[in-house]
Amino acid sequence: MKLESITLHRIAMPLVRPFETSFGRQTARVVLLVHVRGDVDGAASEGWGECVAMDAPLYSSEYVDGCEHVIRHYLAPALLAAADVTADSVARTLKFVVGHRMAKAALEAAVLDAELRASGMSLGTYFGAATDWVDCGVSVGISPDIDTLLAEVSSYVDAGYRRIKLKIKPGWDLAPVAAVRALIGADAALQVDANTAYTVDDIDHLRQLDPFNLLLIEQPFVEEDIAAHVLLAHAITTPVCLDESIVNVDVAIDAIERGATSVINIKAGRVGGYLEAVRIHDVCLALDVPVWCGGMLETGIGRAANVALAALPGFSVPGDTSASDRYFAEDVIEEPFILGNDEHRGQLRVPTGPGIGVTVRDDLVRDWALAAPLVLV
Ligand code: NPG
Repeated sequence: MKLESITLHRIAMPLVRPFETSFGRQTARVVLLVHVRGDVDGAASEGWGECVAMDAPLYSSEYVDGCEHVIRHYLAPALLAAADVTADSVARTLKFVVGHRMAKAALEAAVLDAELRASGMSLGTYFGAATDWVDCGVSVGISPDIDTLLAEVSSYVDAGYRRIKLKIKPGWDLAPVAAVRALIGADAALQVDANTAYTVDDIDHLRQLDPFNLLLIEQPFVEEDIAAHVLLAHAITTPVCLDESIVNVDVAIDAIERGATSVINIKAGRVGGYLEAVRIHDVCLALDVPVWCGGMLETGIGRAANVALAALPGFSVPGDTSASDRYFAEDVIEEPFILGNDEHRGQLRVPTGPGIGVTVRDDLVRDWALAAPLVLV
């Protein structure tokens, strides 16, 4: 396509409850949405992408202001100058900028949405979805106390979620895990996520999680320290899963071969886009390494794309693809994601409309704007 404009919308969406992790506490989701317009084979088309970076650089080095800056001054000018842009070419065109994967991923997603809307194909079909419904898990933040945690977990179990993920950190790990395991029963799917809060000195402590029959422990150590995760994987029976460390397909292969991770959390934003996410999926499928789709408190725009990704055959562990109401009283799309019933209890339906398959509510994008839209041409 020939891109005519790239518009950045910075919005704030209130969360239904604060979300606390080992790196901070959020009460609203401040997020950058990318809207592209252009010409695809003589017809006008438009597409939406969501930049998953947080407001502050606490989960990753990327954050909203930084993403806006790099898109405005480096990435958007390169794409707008190109005679022809395809989703496939975006990463190549933007390769001259080091890193900034979340910013690049949002642009690639918007271009892909515009292309697919023009051709009438859904993102799920484009990716090669193997199912119409995906299993959903839910991520539960750090609570003020165990009773509050158990009440929150109960509400998600009642809603039908097929897997519970608990955020942990030093001082909030064994007791909450024991209490939740007792509440949900020995066989219910339960996993933990440390978001890099531990060090290699904590290996003996983390071994005490083994009796709780967890699906996995996610990213206990800093992202650069693959070697520490190898040590942990040898020391415990709970499978180790990497998130922050996996920034592209080569790192994924390396981490698997070194024995640092036996299951992988795939987040398109973290790896520079959905096309790289599919490559990681394909490699993991070939190597028999299960994957699951991570979440970054996405609005319905990013959620729609995640649900399509999670429909690929290697996604054998329920993802953090929760329903819209897990985070937001109102979603920014006309078709909020709602958990299914009966045989689809705890599942979300993969959108079937062209592109991401959901309709963005311009009224809410306007109402929730933190700044005037930034139109780049
Ligand atoms: O369901 O969208 C979701 C959130 C899932 O826990 C979740 N995400 O580390 O994976 C994570 C975590 C996260 C939250 C990361 C906020 C970054 C910011």
